[in-house]
Amino acid sequence: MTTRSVPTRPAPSARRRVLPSVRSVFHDALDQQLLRRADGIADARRSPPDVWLRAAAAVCMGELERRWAATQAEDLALLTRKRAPARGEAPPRRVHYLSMEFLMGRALGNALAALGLDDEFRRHLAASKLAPADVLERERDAALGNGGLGRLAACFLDSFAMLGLPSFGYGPRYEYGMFAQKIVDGCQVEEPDDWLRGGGSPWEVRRPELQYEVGFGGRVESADGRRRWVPAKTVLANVYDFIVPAPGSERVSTLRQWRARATGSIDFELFCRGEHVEAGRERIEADILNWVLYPDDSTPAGRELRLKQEHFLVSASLQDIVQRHLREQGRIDNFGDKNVIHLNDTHPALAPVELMRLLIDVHGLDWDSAWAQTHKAISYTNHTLLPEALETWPVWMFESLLPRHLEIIYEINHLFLDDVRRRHPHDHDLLRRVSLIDESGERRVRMAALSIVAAHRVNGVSQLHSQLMVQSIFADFAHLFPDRFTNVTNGVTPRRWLMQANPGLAALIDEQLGATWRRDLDRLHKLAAHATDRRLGRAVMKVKRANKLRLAALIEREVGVRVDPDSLFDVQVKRVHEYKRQLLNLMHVIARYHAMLADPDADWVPRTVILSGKAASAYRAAKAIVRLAHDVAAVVNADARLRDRLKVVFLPNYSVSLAEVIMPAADLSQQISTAGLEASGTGNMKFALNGALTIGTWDGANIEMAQAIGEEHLFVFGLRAEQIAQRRAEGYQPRAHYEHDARLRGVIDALLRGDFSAGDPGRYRSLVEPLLDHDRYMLMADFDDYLRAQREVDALYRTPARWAEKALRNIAGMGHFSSDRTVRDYVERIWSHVP
Ligand code: 26Q
Repeated sequence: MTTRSVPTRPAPSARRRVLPSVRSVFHDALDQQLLRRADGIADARRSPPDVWLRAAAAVCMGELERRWAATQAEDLALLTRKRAPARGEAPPRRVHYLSMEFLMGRALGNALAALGLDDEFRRHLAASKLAPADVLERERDAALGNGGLGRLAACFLDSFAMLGLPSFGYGPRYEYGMFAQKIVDGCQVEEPDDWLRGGGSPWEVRRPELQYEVGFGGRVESADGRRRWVPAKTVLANVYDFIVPAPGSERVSTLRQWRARATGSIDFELFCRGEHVEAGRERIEADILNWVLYPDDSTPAGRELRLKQEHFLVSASLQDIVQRHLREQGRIDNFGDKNVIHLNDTHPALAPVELMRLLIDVHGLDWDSAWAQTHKAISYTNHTLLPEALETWPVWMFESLLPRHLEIIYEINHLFLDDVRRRHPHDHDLLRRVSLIDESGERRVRMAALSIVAAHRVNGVSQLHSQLMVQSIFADFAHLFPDRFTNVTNGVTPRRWLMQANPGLAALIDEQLGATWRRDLDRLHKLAAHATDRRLGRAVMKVKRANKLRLAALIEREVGVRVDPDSLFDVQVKRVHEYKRQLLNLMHVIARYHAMLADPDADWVPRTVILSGKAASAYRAAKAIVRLAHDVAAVVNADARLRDRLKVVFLPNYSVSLAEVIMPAADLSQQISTAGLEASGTGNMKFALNGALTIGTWDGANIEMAQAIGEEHLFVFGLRAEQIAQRRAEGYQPRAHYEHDARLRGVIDALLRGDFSAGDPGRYRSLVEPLLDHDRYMLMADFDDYLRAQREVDALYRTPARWAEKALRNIAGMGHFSSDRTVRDYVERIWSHVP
């Protein structure tokens, strides 16, 4: 086994040489762009900030494309260099990160900062009496993701650029993202997120010279001892590149997005007969592949489209990767030595199968050689332990959609099970459990089993998650392949989540430590030595207050609620899911409301509870929680007896750019999942990096954060994963908590009585009654300790100096959670291993 074969290189110092020339052309280019778009101003189709946005993006694109070409040329030289690797050094490899989701957010702020053009931009705008935010906020988010997994992929692209890793991200180009969340009468309503309207994204580079055919359906033929797939239909895959720069690095990374297009034109005969819609059927069928990203609970209806989308992404990407490899290397038998193909969860798990098909059917390798190359190339990250989230597909769907892929899966399974049988001759149940085909009901392909068998490395995303993964869902595989499993704890890019989102705090850290932390986040640890510095503490809280004012203004604008910037901003923003326990948060709010009404003159710490997040469209419980947040807000916010000391706000349509305003303004970060169920969390890291304190369970990356920061500087509560398992094994009785805890009884009774749904007392019955019955996510068991932790939060907030000290200790502990460290760990533990 060889290690360290994926190069990560610091940026050459050429930046200083290049930037002055960029600056000098910026002026002219911008003026030219503005002139070219003068029509837009004249007919007022676009307001001037939109014109500025396009002009600035166009200027950035010139430099980005230059850097892109230079990066590709460097990678080519590196990957084709003739000299033999030194002893212990393996040949370099290119990393291909395949993901159904990339939650990129906005690009202009990042590009201006990375190219060193932000000051110039500000100066230009000043002449038009505009502030940078006036323009930056006009950009629509590229929201092509569900949540954590998609945002992680975007943070990784940022770090790939920072570290100079030879790489490509590959994803679908959804025209409508997932959905835009509207709130109507307190209920979530989904609308298409038409992010490309009005001329498309200025950041895309269309690459017409690259085009592939992706097949569907049909049959498999044998000729000359070879199998050959004859698809019934094909669609074209077109390329849209998205270039990602990073400050201080001349190197850029690429997100290559695929758009499906019909191979043929319209059916002219049908058209002439007047059957216009039918004449365009093929075009529409191809186009549907581009429409939307499925939310993570998708119901069976429409799921076939998801499998088609996954195959489309995988097939187009693999053809592109293989073609590039052949162009550069002129041979196919060293594919796995030169290429990594990383699966972001099982969504692109067809990759090893499509690669086998290309290597054997198209490029003529024998099975064993093809498998050796495939196994070297593939690695896989798991992001969830929830059994219902593990992807499986009915065999019949494969038969009709991907017959050759099914054959290959059967052959992989056959060889794998033979091997298991040899090693465990009498364990028939083991064979049943690990088979790539689930035979327990309708026969289904298990995508996680396929990914594990194909990959040479499998990782979880936090220490706890990786540990539970090999003890629970993948225990059999961990026994069979003990060296295959590893951990890489998640991280977030400090460029977006601190430097861009919180320039005030970043400047303060510069003052205190110098600017070197911007390249090496570990240096933040030096802040700990200054944690008790009162002056610094006050400065941090001053920055926080300014950020809170900005968020307060946004809240008033968006939902019309006026909040007190001196109240404690208590925030939970993330996808709405029962295991994340937004309901527990609301139960605390209700308990607090009751306690305040019982003792209105006590010295309550003023609080603003802020929630945001989307519920999957078919997930009824999650949608009920969104509605409850609005119902609770309506009652609490209107109750004059509270004298504005408690407010509840739900911000609609949670997004990356909303998070960039929310995270820097939070005092308290709620990370309260049932222990053992949140694989990692990454919002937890963004909050702490911005000086919020965490109230959280002993779950996911919260644990490693607590270890890095000092457990006493977070508010940890609740049962731990092993205690949860134990309570369940003993026969958990949630009703006992209801009977013994008057506050909890008050909350549950109020919900069932309809205190928050006047005129409709049954509204929350189906949400609340299961809590008394089985309480799958153990809200009742953790309620009391959660309230205890919340009291500690209040107590600490009364002493601003002590709060500020802890905020500083939180920031100081976050160096480890940069995605630069995460990507280095991937290189070291996964992408450099050539089995
Ligand atoms: C599966 C099948 C069909 C349709 C959709 C899906 C699907 C889509 C998205 C299943 C899961 C997801 C997303 C999962 C996700 O975002 N997981 C989060 O990943 C983060 C990054 O590792 C972690 O920090 C979070 O803890 C984890 O919940």
